[in-house]
Amino acid sequence: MIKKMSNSENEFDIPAKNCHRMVILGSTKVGKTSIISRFLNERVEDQYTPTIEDFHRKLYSIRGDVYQLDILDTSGNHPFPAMRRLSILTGDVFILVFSLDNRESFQEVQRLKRQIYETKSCLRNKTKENVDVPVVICGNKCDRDFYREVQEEEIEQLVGGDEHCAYFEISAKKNTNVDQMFQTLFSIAKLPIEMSPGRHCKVSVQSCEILHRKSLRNKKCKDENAYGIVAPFARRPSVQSDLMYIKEKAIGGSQAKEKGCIIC
Ligand SMILES: Nc1nc2c(ncn2[C@@H]2O[C@H](COP(=O)(O)OP(=O)(O)OP(=O)(O)O)[C@@H](O)[C@H]2O)c(=O)[nH]1
Ligand SMILES: [Mg+2]
Repeated sequence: MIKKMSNSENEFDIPAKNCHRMVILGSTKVGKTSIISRFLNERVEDQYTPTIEDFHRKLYSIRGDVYQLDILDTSGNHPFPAMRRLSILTGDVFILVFSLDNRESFQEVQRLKRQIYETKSCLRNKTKENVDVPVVICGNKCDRDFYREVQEEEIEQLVGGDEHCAYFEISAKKNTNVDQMFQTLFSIAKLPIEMSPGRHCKVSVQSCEILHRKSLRNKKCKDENAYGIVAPFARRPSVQSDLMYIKEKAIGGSQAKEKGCIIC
């Protein structure tokens, strides 16, 4: 079994099979950070702050099992292609975002989807034909009174026929379709859909000991079977531990090299 790169495993004894990484990619200013902010805090900032790379962690207890979801919010400016490749290699589920009124951002999503498939095909037992990475593509900012620069047929072409890929028109700002999008992503990835923001009870980090309980006895919580905690001060695992993780995921060092799995 592959050992995931998390510190918190020891703290909470989370099995590697329940640890996953969600990576969000897309051009700058399309709304990636806003989507993650919706996911974690159920609100978005109006003010724009460019992201370099942000790492978050959410812990869940769902029907008695504990899960860890690491979230990598990437930069749309991607000044370091090797970092992008690393985030693709370590990601388990992906959100690709474009803005419905920005054609270039859609073309970037087309390139990113291709890059994910090419990059993942160097992992164990994978070829470009059988890569089965869960991907949700988001056309964001649907609240805007916009001139639509991306046509539905083009989106259909990008998404259609791929059972591991889905498309949603969303608004992070107005919270339109965001929960449905996350539910679909988790369902494609065969993860509990209770991980999406509207499907579990949010509890504070002070209550983290409840991760060990089978259910939460809390009057404020309607659903005693699923709750989630945003881990404060989550630290991104080191690049070295990411690389070790990838090395194990790929077929040893030598075969990975043969297949072109190089991180620079
Ligand atoms: N109208 C509208 N504005 C949005 C929406 N989502 C995000 N924005 C705004 O778009 C701007 C960019 O949002 P961010 O979430 O920071 O974009 P980003 O993709 O993370 O950008 P980088 O970090 O530079 O890659 C901000 O001013 C947001 O308030 C949306 O759904 N509708
Ligand atoms: Mg950002």
